[in-house]
Amino acid sequence: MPRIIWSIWPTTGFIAVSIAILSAVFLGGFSCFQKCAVNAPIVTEWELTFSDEFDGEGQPDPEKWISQEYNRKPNSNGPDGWWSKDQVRLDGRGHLEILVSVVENQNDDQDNDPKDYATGMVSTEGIFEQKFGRFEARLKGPRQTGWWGAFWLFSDAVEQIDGSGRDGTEIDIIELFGGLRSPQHALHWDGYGRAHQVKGKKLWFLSDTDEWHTYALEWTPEAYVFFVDGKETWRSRAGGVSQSAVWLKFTGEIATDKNTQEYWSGKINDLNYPDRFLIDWVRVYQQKSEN
Ligand SMILES: [Ca+2]
Ligand SMILES: [Ca+2]
Ligand SMILES: [Ca+2]
Repeated sequence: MPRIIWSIWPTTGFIAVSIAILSAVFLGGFSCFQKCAVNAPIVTEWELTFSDEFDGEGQPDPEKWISQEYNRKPNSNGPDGWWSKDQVRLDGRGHLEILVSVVENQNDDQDNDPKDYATGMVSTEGIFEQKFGRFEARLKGPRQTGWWGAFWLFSDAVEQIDGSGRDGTEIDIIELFGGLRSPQHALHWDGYGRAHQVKGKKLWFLSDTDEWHTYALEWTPEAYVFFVDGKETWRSRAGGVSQSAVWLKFTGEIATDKNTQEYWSGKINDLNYPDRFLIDWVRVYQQKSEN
């Protein structure tokens, strides 16, 4: 009999304790639910501050975009990689198109390259800038190796060297490499010399960047949160989150030096150029003020 009692009591005791624990968790959960509802993050309401759907033909809207032209990637041992306005245009089907092309040597007074390369860029520098908010664009990346397209945020304050990114950070929402190399998010601060610091996130899972995807950044004073097609892909505070306004950039980049080709963008694939990087739309929002 005692043996039976002893075998029943521990079981009953166990059940009683379990019920007590479950009740505590359950009720605690409810009380937390009520309390937490008060402290829960406020659902963000966004207010559109800048957008372009890229309808029409010819040059992009000069009231929204500038396009720089210069020898972006000089190479003393081979063809240079230029930025040229004629590599940027609206394609008439609702997209901004940034091309990469083989071109004549653009600086034959300085070198005797048999050819050069040209791609292009647009930026809102001097027209629109913003700090914090949501920045998103629908993009179809380059297909061919040897160059890359990027959607990024920049200002001159990135050059300020103080051991922190709080005073200005280059935010690469996405870098899309031709030849289906893994794309990445990245943050750069304290200039581009010896003090330069960088933190990035490769997106190994994303293998079809030559198809349409939506890339977004939500930037608050406390964090950067990156998204691909609505799914969070990286969250960072690297450098200390920047508190400084930036302008938007969409760029093509081509560099012919050996290291860049080997470790970054792959071998230049002339025969299949021109290639294109397409932007369907870009939209920028800020948090709606509470008044
Ligand atoms: Ca040249
Ligand atoms: Ca700095
Ligand atoms: Ca469009």
